[in-house]
This record gives sequence, C-alpha cells and structure tokens, in this order.
Amino acid sequence: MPKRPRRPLRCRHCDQKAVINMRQHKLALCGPHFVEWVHKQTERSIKKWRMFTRDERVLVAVSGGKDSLALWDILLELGYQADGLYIGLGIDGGVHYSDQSHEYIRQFIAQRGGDLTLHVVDVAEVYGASIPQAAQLSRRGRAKPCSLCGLTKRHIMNRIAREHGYHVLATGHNLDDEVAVLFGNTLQWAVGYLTRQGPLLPPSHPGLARKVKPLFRFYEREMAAYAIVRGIEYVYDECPFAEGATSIRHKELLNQLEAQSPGAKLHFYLNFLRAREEHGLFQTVQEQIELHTCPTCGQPTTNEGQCAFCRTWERVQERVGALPHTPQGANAP
Ligand code: Q46
Ligand code: ZN
Ligand code: ZN
Repeated sequence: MPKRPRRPLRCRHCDQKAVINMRQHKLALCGPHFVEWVHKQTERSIKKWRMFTRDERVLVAVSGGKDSLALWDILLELGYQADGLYIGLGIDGGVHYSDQSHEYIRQFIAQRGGDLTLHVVDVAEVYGASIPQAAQLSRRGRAKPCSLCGLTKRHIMNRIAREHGYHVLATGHNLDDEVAVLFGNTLQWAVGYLTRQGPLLPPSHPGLARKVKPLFRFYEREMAAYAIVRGIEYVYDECPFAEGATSIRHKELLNQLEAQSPGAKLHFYLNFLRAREEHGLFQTVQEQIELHTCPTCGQPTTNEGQCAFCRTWERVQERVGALPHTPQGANAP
C-alpha cells in the first residue's frame, strides 16, 4: 500500500505550519510563536539567574555569527539597554573571515535603522599585530592562535566594559557550546573550570563587569532558526582555525547522544548546574582561588606580576618589526 504523505507539522498554538519542531520540549511552533517563545525563555533565564535589569547597561560581544546577533536582537526586542562590541581579529583564512563578520554586523545595524552603538576594536590597529601574526611572533606560534585569541578577546571585553561603564558583558554561547565545554571539562575533571562554568559569572575583581550567557538554554539549531525567521543575515563560515578543534568533536558525539535521547544535552547541563548550586559541588574549590591584580593593565591574574595578556603582547610588540610585509590579515591557518 502506498504510504500516505505525512501531514506537515502544525504550530501548537495556532495550527499554522510549524517552522521548528523541538523534540526535547515536544513543541512545534510557527515563526511568530517561535520568536515569542524565544523571547519569553530568554527573559525567564535573565530573571532566574538575576543576570541584569532594564536599568543596567549591557555590552554584547558580537562576532557576526548567528548566536551573538540573535542575542543582540533579542535583548533589544525585550527592551534592554544593549550595545555591541566587535573585536577585529584580522583573520582571513582564505574566506576573509574577519571582514565578512564585520560586514554582517554592519548589515544588522543598518537593518535596524542604524541607531545602535557598536564599539569596534581592531586588534592589529590597537596592539600592532593581528591575532595570526601575534601567534606567530609569540611563543604560542607553534600551536593554533586560539589560546592567544581567547586571552586577547577576554582582555578587550573586560577593558571596554570597564572604560565605558557597562555593568554586564553578554556573550551568545548556546547550549551546544556550553555542553561541549562541560563535557570536555568533565572528561578531564578540570575542577577549576567546572567551578566557574555557568550562565552567570559574578565579577572576580573590582571594576569588572559580570559575565552572562542568556542563550544558554537554546540549542544551536534553535538559534539558527531564530536568525532565519527574524531575517538576520550572519556569517556561515566557522573561523578557519576552529577546524579540528576538540570541542567540535565533542559536539558531534553529543549530537549522536541527543539524536537517540532528545533532551540529553539540556539535562546534562541543567543537572550539572543543579548539583553545583543545590548540593555545593566544587564549592570548596571556589573558595581557594586567589586572584592578583596585574600592575600593567589592572585586570585580575592568577599569578603575581603581569598577567598573561600583558606578558604575551609585550613579547609580540618587541618582535613586531620582524613581521614579513604581507597585506593586512592575509593569513591562512
Ligand atoms: S579562538 Fe580560535 Fe575562535 Fe579565535 S582563532 Fe578562531 S577559532 S575565533 S572562538
Ligand atoms: Zn503559531
Ligand atoms: Zn595585564
């Protein structure tokens, strides 16, 4: 007997054709109801974790990818005071990655009438070398530039938040990102990291903004769907240096698990948070971490003396004359 064609999935609220089916929530929604659902869920996370209020100023780190642009969009739609920060890393990798990313952010701002504040920090302009160049010049050059990149982004985010008086620094990490990191840290039993991972990180030092991840409950595909429904264009290419990263392998494994048991990722993450908050897991470790102040930049550091950012970039700047004359950003992984 010929198979009867499957009836398209319908929205739970209005019976229109659904644009997304979220198996872990047993919930299919049409475009407008999905947008409404995302807004409500985000508001709930912000309130539950006491991330920020409408009186506080939020700095959103935007990379040009779907998550960070979706986050900026959601916060603006919810009426929060959200400005953007774009850090130009000078990564080309054959796809003009950084230039493309900046362009999507400009487009996003233009679509919203142009009346948004975006802070732009071009690493090469401010510190004398792009991220790939700096990685080459510092001793980290043998490895991928990711550790230097992460260090530099964290430093710049803290600095801009402090200089411009933002209370909060928001990043677009989604559930897939968070779970991949949690999985990696658990495989290593990296208790120091497990202590600090979460949707809210209170300031570890005077003058630092609190760090929040309002999208931590959303799966990556939900954020992609949100961007599409809202007409947000974003950079599809991953950073060329992300290829082969351990976190990507972990994501693949976790996707297999999720396909077999929908909701596995969400429960893994939420139960970890619960074990820490309600049962005091890792609490003793938390109390043992002692921070010092970097004498050069004033940011916190786990060692006495200069922080890793200042040490690394001093070394880079001493050697910057040795750079071959290549066009800005012409680098490949
Ligand atoms: S750390 Fe590494 Fe990312 Fe920097 S170099 Fe690219 S992949 S952007 S999140
Ligand atoms: Zn609907
Ligand atoms: Zn420093």
